[in-house]
Amino acid sequence: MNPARVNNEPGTKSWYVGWGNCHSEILQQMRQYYPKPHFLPEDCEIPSKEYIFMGYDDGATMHLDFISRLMWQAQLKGSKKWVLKPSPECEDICKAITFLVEPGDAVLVDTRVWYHGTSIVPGEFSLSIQSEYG
Ligand SMILES: O=C(O)CCC(=O)C(=O)O
Ligand SMILES: [Fe+2]
Repeated sequence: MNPARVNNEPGTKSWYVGWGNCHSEILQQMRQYYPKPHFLPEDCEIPSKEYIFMGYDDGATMHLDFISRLMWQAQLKGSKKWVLKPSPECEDICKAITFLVEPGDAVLVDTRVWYHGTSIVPGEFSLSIQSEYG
């Protein structure tokens, strides 16, 4: 990407990416910058993979995840809007929820049963880390 697009300058196309890091040395480097979340149970299983989501504007389109555990996500930079929608089986009981996360907030949601999508507050750069526990 050219530097103007990297910085989301006017006239460039915005970008948003997410990927999982399973390379043990890179994971070790990443984990130097944040602690294991204090709210995770002492004895929970932690995968040897952590995700980074970063970028501008559109975020992730509405989807369900096919993962084997629950997920947590910590917002490190920028503000991100989450929209959660129940799956059709639960529509009579559960309602859609929208909320904003800011740096220091953590989201814990079963993304296997709640449809979810995100969007970044316009003009802000968003950076999050995410993993699973179970
Ligand atoms: O943070 C995002 O933009 C999307 C995250 C997501 O899809 C997830 O947590 O499963
Ligand atoms: Fe997801």
